[in-house]
Amino acid sequence: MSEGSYNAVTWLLDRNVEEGRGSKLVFDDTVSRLTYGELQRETRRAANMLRRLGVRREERVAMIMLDTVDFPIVFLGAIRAGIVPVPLNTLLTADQYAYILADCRARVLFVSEVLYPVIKDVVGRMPDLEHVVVSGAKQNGHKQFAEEIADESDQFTTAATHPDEPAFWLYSSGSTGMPKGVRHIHSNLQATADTYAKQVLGIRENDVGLSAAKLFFAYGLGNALTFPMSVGATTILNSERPTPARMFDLMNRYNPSIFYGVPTLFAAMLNDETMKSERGGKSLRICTSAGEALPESVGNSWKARFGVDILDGVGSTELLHIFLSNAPGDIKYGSSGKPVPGYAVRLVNEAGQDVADGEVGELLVDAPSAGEGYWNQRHKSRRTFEGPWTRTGDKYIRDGEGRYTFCGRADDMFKVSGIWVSPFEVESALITHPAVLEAAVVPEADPEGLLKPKAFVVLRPGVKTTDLQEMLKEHVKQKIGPWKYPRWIDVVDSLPKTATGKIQRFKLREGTN
Ligand code: 3SK
Repeated sequence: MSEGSYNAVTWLLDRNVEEGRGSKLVFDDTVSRLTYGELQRETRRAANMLRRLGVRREERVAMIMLDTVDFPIVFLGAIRAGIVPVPLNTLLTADQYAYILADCRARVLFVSEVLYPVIKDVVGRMPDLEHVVVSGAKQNGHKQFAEEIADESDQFTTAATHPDEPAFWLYSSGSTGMPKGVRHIHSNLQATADTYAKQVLGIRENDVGLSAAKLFFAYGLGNALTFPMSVGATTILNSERPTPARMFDLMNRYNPSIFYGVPTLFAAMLNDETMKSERGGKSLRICTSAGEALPESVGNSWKARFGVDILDGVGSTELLHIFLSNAPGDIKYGSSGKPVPGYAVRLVNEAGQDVADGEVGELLVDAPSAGEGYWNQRHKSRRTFEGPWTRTGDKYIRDGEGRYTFCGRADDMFKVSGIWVSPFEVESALITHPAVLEAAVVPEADPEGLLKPKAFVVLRPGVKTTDLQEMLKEHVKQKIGPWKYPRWIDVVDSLPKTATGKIQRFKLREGTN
């Protein structure tokens, strides 16, 4: 590469081989394994393949891929060639894929065999899509990844990209509207590794990581690819659903030192009957949580049961990874912690003025890993990326020690009798009751047209529902004050959530769950 240029793959991958880690294991997906040296060769082959298929620098290739070793080969192979990979959530519908494939104008789509049926009727009507490449068995006459890559050379001159050049896009789902493509630049991956991974997690070469969040999600991409590769560590990839049983099984088989989870999964793992006697996770040194705020009760129970802390933090697709976090030795369950070194944060009121400690404000972040903006969404980009500051849409409160506590999404908060109510506070109170596994709270108008909290609760198995409503109302009144208790409580089997485990309260508000 020429002087002054910077390609993320040179830093993440080639550096490890140059520093003597060519034979070190980088990925194990339980079926296939890759060393750093093998991954370097495979990404060079993938880069050659993309060029042969006619994809040019800066053009996009979409990925609807499970977390297997093929994912990093395609993702890093494209970046090596200066081509822009766009990993997509593997749980979308055909219509959502059609929208995104048209929006990003992908020239090639890489898809895992088992996910092909969802897009089979879509691919023929995408004007910019020239090839579909299937990871796994051949489908419908499309190209097969293993066959396409096999004869390519493992020599490739890495594109001399600029550190500010778009390297990959991630689609941010948000709570309403169609997903927006966030353009991330080459230097953003290293920015998350140098800050959160090194200075908060203390990631090291002998770590073995396991992430419940998938690679297509910003949280999973950092956990399972950027952070381990930044220090020459190893990742166990999970291509299956991250159920408690699956996670405990992988922990017992692979002995990870870091487990990256989300609050609902930690709660479900604590509640998992099969694991009450057997203990997984003996090798863990630390766990992390993101996606939504970790309830205090879950953090305390996890620590009591497994003897390791969960570092709760908050990040976003726009900022690529975690920017507020608890840190080893400085943990307060129920709080999202303090700004990650390298990130500056502000809390502002509706007039854009900084609020004092103890007052609720919207969180703004000045981040070294901020995206460049949303693709083809000038209006939304301008409202989110304001100079160095990125608006998160999250309401927070800061205490005198500089810790930040989540109060809800800016659009989830509501007033009861003139006083702000944070759905998150009511939900946290509800789940401290032994009958409640999960809860979501939204505003509902009473017969006078005044807003009051309404709760949707998922109960723990075997709970009796007699007198439950009154018991739960009383419980919340005792915990957080009489005006905040839910006036109505619906018992449901599950709550609507995003792929990353965030409760979609807007669906409950609109009755579309
Ligand atoms: O939701 C989060 O907290 C998060 C964390 C890291 C990266 C991306 C996201 C959305």
